[in-house]
Amino acid sequence: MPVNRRQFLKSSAACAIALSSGYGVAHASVGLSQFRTPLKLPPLLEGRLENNRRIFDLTLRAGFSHFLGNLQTPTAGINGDFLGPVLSVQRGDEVTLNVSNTLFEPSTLHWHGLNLPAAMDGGPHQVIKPGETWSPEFKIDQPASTQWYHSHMVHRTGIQVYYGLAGLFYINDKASAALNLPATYGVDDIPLVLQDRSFNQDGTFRYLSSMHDRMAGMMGQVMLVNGTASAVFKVTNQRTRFRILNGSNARIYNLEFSDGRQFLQIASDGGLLEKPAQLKSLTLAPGERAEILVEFSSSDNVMLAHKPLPKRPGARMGMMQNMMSANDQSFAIMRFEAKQPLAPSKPIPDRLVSQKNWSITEAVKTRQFILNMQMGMGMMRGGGGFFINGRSMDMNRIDARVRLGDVEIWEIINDSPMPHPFHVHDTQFRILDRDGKQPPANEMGLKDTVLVNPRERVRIITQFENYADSNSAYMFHCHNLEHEDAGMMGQFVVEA
Ligand SMILES: [Cu+2]
Repeated sequence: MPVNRRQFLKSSAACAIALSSGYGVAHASVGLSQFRTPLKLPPLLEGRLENNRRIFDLTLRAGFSHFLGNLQTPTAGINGDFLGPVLSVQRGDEVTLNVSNTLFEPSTLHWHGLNLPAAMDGGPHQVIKPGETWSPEFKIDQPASTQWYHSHMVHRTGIQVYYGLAGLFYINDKASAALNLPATYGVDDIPLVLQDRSFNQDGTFRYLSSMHDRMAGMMGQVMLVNGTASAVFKVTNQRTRFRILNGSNARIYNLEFSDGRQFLQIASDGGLLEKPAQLKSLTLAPGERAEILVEFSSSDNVMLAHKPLPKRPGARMGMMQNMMSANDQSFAIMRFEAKQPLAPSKPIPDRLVSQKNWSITEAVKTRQFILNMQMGMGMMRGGGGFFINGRSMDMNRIDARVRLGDVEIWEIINDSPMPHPFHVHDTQFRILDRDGKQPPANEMGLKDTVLVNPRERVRIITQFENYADSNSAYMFHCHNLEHEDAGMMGQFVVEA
């Protein structure tokens, strides 16, 4: 398709408003009319049942998408042109995922947030070559939650996720079904995959075009929600559940509604909170998920927006902070419109479910992970520069050996001027403290990714309960994908 430059400028101008200073959450009326593209919903797949196994057939493939008017963007997806289906499973299911790679480059598919054997994890060691199919099998045995899957190809995760290799993975169980939470997919239970993208004038994605992109991670000028720019969702139910994934490579969102309304967070990465947490603002770093319940009235017309948090006291305004200033502006993400008389919703229980927890006295070991980065020519050329405990990722080095069944405390220290979302494979953890202080209520549940702010020390506690295998490694890493690709990752094994 020939490129129509004027058309691009026209359509991108409308979208770019979202990320320029033209829209402030304090001015709710600005920009509302520009968010008119119906929110796309990924197909919900329940797989097929064969001999008591739930089987999914997934194909990594290249495609084309239209995000900005008629401009065509080369993209990648799973069973589609961009992103993948929502995979829906029940706790207790034995699943098989047949992942075929029809791309021209090797890839992997990692099941983020799932407790599974390391050889099934889809990390950097489970490479699927072009033309090949990889078929991991494992049992789902963890609480109802919003998980996800994405490429984890070493040094190529950033670009492969950016092009579209990601999707959601829902786990359902009886305990959550008994709560009568909104649960009708596409009606009152809505996925919101938040991603920011940059575009070249010919419609192609722009990726890593500056040193800033490599250092701060790739941040774009156009917000996509489920692959929709300038999205609007027409609300039909009084109380609607949104399952939000920060699927961005590097951008951290502080989510608020333009009218400042309160909402309830009911779940974090690992599943439901013990009780709903009332919020006006929700911080979500790359890799993190939150399920929220929002109350609507029939005339509502409201934006979901990013509004930066006030500066942390004592934060220095150095070069790094200036480079991070892309996160210092408010912008709109999408719009919600509730016109019809809204269908009534069931009341929300005060208590949700009990989740696993561990006391400090159970921990048999404390490990320290120091996140740092090195400025210099090496990193400007894109080679390394990001470390955990002074080392860059090495596929042939095991950084930690954990004994099966042990409860451990991991102390993550950010010795750098940039925030790093720290993710641990295989397990869900609890946050013990941030700089010695109890985390906020919405961070008290099960987590697999925790944002560690500049110079902050975060302690987490978890147990490595099953799947010993000294020959297959799990990863721990920064979920800023450019930091991960540049070396901020390590490997651990669980041993009997
Ligand atoms: Cu990082």
